[in-house]
Amino acid sequence: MADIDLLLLHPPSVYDFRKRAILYGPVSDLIPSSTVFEMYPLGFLTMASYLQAHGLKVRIVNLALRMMKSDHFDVTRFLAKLKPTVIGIDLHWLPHCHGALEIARIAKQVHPNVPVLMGGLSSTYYHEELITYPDVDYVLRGDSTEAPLHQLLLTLRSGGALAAIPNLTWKQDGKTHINPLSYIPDTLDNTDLRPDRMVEMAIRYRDTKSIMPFDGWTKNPITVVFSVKGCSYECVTCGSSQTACLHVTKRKKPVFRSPSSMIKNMQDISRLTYAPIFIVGDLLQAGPDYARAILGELRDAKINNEIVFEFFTVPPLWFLEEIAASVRHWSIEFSPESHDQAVREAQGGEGEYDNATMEAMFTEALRLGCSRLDIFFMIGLPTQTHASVMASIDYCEHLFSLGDPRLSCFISPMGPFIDPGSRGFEEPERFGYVLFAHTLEEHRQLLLQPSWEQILNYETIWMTRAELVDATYDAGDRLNALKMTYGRISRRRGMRVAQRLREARDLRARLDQEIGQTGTSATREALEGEIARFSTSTICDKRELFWPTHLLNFKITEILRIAWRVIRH
Ligand code: B12
Repeated sequence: MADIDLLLLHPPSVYDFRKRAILYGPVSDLIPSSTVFEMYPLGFLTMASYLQAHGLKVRIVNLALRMMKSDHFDVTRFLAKLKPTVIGIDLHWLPHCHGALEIARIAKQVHPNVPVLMGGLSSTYYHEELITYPDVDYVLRGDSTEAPLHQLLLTLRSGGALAAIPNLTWKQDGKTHINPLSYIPDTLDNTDLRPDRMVEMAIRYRDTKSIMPFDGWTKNPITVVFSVKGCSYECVTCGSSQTACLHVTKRKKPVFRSPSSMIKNMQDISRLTYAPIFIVGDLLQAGPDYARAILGELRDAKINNEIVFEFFTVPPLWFLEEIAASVRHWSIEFSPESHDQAVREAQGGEGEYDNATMEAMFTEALRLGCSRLDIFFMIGLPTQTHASVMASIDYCEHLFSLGDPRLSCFISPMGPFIDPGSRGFEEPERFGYVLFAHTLEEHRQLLLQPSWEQILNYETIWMTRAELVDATYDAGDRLNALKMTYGRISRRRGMRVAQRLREARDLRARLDQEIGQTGTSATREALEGEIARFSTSTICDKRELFWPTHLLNFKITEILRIAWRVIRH
């Protein structure tokens, strides 16, 4: 008898990374998770919240994290103990295409009669190919699957018509059926990302380990609210740009969450934790009235957590002033991607400002009390050369020399993949990209290559894959040195990054020499199961991304209240 209506599994990027010898590269240095990409989609929480509100039992298991935390964690044995009606696996980010399908295979072996469902952006893009894999029964497409998923679970229970479920790709008797992608809601207010559901799940299944979003989250519990689905910007490399959405999720224009729904979500988070709350999406994208309305409600809500704003372009001064007047603790994430306006323009969408305007905004934000200003640059953009990347680092020095320690800079390679559905992926010649993989299966094979130079699914006509890797290490090295010089990081921390970076470069050189050679090699043996040492914090220490934490990051009384609610039911 099944005791879970839907078991949601988050796979590692590559299965089984614990036994493989791969130099993944610094592709995850600027996100909270590691090269295993152990963070599950936010959508797991919105789906769980929605289904639970409709009386269904959902359990989330972060298999990637469980595998990371223990070499002895046995996926097969773990799954065998569970009794789900349906197993859902995310193939949201393309770098999970190896792990997701391997987990599907194991799930089918263990539970041959339990349907396996996949979903997420990459599943949507590759649904026709994905459904051909023997272990995948259903693919649910689109950027908002809560309601069709509910319908699917009820239909599977009652034996009704699958053809009636929007967004579903399915197969029966060897024949594939593609239902129209017709569920594209124009409101986001009927889905919520309730943090108390995480606590409930942890208590109900007596398993806190499986619900953790990423390694180290309890120590650095950054939280997120989303404000938008779709986008009106046209960044060439983004799989969720306006054009990408039009083709992949069929969303014609962005839809924004109402201010009251967002603020309620932030209050729910604030009741549980002191952690910073990151607002995904530039609020100004929906126009000044919307952005003002959010700030108005935020002011009334008196939330004490630090609120992190991101901007896709330089915000006007009045907006910064209103933030300062409405929010007690706030910070900014800004991604010019390049110091060079011409490169920004080639990347599309976000470049229509000059550096002087951008710097004036930085100065104003800091003057108004912004507690932290993180500026992000990227490697792998159209028209960008090695020299241009290094000039971006010179520009970082210029920003450091403005003298405010709250401002810091980061750089990372676009990797491992340029997003499917992005304009760069769909029209590579037009934007100067050369692709090394197109299909899902080709990407699965790329992920098993020995070194990230061969894993990258692209290069540009301005930089080969080898040059992209060189530029990354060169830029990382110099930026790290600058951060020590300008006191952005301690000498000790900087020296460690420099050391790891040297080791990674060294290893890469040795792997390069051995590529093409068959049989075992000492270099690859040394790398076996080594996921972190040569690929994590090799261009920047991950801890630089974390916000200061409290002695207790969570509010115990609220956790006890939720526990009591679970026990009573
Ligand atoms: C916020 C965000 C992040 C956050 C993480 C948020 C999270 N945990 O989900 C951070 C900054 C950490 C991040 C990291 C990465 N991201 Co990101 N991210 C976004 C962003 C801006 C918004 C996502 C969002 O708000 N989702 C809203 C939630 C509620 O919906 P959802 O999670 O998508 O889930 C819904 C559907 O997708 C679907 N669904 C998802 N999974 C499943 C599973 C099943 C079984 C089913 C049925 C349905 C389903 O149903 C859900 C509910 O409706 C998008 C761009 C965008 N505007 O969409 C990029 C985006 C998704 N990210 C992208 C990428 C590439 C990455 C990284 C790989 C980048 C990198 N190299 O570091 C990493 C991977 C991190 C990891 N897994 O460890 C690409 C994905 C392209 C692709 N097809 O692969 C996007 C499209 C754009 C981009 N380049 O940033 N990201």
